[in-house]
Amino acid sequence: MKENYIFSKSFLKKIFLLTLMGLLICNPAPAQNPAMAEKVKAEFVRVWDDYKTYAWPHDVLKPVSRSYSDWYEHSLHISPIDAYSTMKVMHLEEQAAEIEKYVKEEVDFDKDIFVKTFEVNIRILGGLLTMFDFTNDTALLAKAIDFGNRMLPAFDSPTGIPYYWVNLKTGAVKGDEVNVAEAGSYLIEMGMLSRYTGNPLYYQKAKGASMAIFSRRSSIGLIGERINIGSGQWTDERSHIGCCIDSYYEYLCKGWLLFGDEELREMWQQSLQVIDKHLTEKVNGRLWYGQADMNSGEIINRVVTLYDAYFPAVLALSQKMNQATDFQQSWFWLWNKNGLEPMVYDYGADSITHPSYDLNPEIAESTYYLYYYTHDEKYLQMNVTIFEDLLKHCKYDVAYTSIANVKTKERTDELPTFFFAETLKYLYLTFSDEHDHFLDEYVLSTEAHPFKKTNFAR
Ligand code: DMJ
Repeated sequence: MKENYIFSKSFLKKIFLLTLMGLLICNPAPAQNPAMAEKVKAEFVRVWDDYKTYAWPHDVLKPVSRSYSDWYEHSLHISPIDAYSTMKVMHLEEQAAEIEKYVKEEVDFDKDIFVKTFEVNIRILGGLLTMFDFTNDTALLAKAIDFGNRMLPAFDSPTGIPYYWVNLKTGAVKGDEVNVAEAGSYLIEMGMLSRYTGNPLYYQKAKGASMAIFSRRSSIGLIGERINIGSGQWTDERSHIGCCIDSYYEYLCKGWLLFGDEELREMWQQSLQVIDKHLTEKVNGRLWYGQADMNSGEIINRVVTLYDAYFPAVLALSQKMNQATDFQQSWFWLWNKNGLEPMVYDYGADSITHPSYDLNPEIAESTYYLYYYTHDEKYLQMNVTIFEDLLKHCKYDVAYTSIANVKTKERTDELPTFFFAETLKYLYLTFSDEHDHFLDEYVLSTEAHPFKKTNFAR
């Protein structure tokens, strides 16, 4: 009997080869740019040296006045603690070792100062935890535990949502109205603290705060922007994915991925559905996520902040690649209008509402995630453009400066700590040829501190 061509060996071989070619074309090994990675690393070293010269061991370098400032009455050494994990990713061992030694021998958090619970969690607790993660040095873990314990009183509120301020020495608290990012962005840091100590309390407090927000969603599933932590009443009912809500959503998604917590997965999937339904719109062919009334779902403001550019990364982590790539295109379009992006932009009127740019990482962050997951070289090129624009407009004799106005490029005397922790890290990771599997193994916190995926008893 004549062999059916469909089942013939030559036909099957052809199919096999075509499939293989297809796979290689769709998902080739990522092209890298080690020369660019070295350039980013050299910039990091230059900026770090400037920080050491003019600001060590204070919180923040002020590049124009060649001086420093502290967030509170005493320095909490935020720049070094925040910068540490980027040093380890870049193999800057000497600089990293100096910070380890300093934190172990000199840093004392027993200070009678009120600190912002959210900000110190993502920068200080997150940074300290990575120091233990990279070294296994229990003296560094002790510092993280000490700091985490000093934060804990903030969570003793009627709703479980943390107070805005907590005193590091006395445990006194104040500030009973917070935005949702400040309310619900603790899962990663406090979860890792539970993981390392075996004490589930930290994770339970963090999850309780996130659940307190989730359980107050409206009948259509949206949440507002600000809440009173005593009454649990919304004080601002604008719903969006951007600044002041952003990392609450980010942590539902990343908490699920980092710890395999199915309850968080469910909360995140439900949130994503209603976000998609109520907040997305296309204006002039570009995808944006607007601000809606949390009860009616009606769009009430067509403004975005540059923080919102983290969202393509979270969409990519959630395998929503079409929305991720479309939204990223909108951000890169906005970036290219001025070679930097403005703090607040009205996409309805196509006008800048607030013109500053503070060396923020979000657009480079999402570019990195999209490059990681698609291997599409246009994203490699996107971060080359972003880095070159930073060199052109923000690089300064001393370090880099924030920009007061993206149109005039007027400078401000400020170098935020997340430039070390995030912006330069994401650029480096995009170009580096040693991090092919990084996001398979690690989850990066909202401050870009990397933690290895892990399951633990909660
Ligand atoms: C960072 O401190 C964190 O990413 C935070 O969640 C919001 N954005 C800033 C940097 O822009």
